[in-house]
Amino acid sequence: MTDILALRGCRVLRGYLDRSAQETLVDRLRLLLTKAPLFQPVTPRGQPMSVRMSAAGQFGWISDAKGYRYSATHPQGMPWPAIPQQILTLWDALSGVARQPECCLINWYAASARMSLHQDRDESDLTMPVVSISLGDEGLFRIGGTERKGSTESLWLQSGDVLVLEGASRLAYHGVDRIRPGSSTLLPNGGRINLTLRVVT
Ligand code: MD3
Ligand code: FE
Repeated sequence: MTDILALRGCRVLRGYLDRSAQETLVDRLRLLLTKAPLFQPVTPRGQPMSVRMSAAGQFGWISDAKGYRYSATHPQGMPWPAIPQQILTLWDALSGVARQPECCLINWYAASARMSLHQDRDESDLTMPVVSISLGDEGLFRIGGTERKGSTESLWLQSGDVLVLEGASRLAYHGVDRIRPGSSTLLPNGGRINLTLRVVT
């Protein structure tokens, strides 16, 4: 049984993926990343982001001197690989919507990486939920309300945890303050992977 808790309107499914499901997923991601290698996005203001990224599906999210946007191709020019079936099945079980995700964004955090507080609103239909999967080292996730200035709450996300961002939480400010190196044995070289599934168009 998955332990479910509610945090600022988002559903937190702790340990939704067991160890063997996590290992299978990492194997799929390794193959995928040979076709669409991780890259380091640069903000429009010229700052390299500390998180490295790739994606699967019809769209990935990229950022460079021209701005940030969804793109049908990897920065190296190729289309993104398909979203693995295991991930689509998880979306069908948890999203509560009939549409399929068009982007599986892959974020990779080294020990020193973080993601500053932001909203995700580049998608056309903001009533569609976002589903997030955490793998590897724990990350300190922070979520607030729909205004940047409001109070926030923090939660350590562990390997196998799944979040469903729906309703008010879909437009909540959120970020990752830090990684806890050595907190998981899933990835032999450490680090944290976060997958976010999104409907884009
Ligand atoms: C709340 N990723 O990719 S996952 C992102 O751990 C992102 O890599 C973080 O924020 C990470 O945009 C947090 C949880 C999450 C994902 C998407 C959300 C929370 C969200 C979208 C809207 C609201
Ligand atoms: Fe986000």
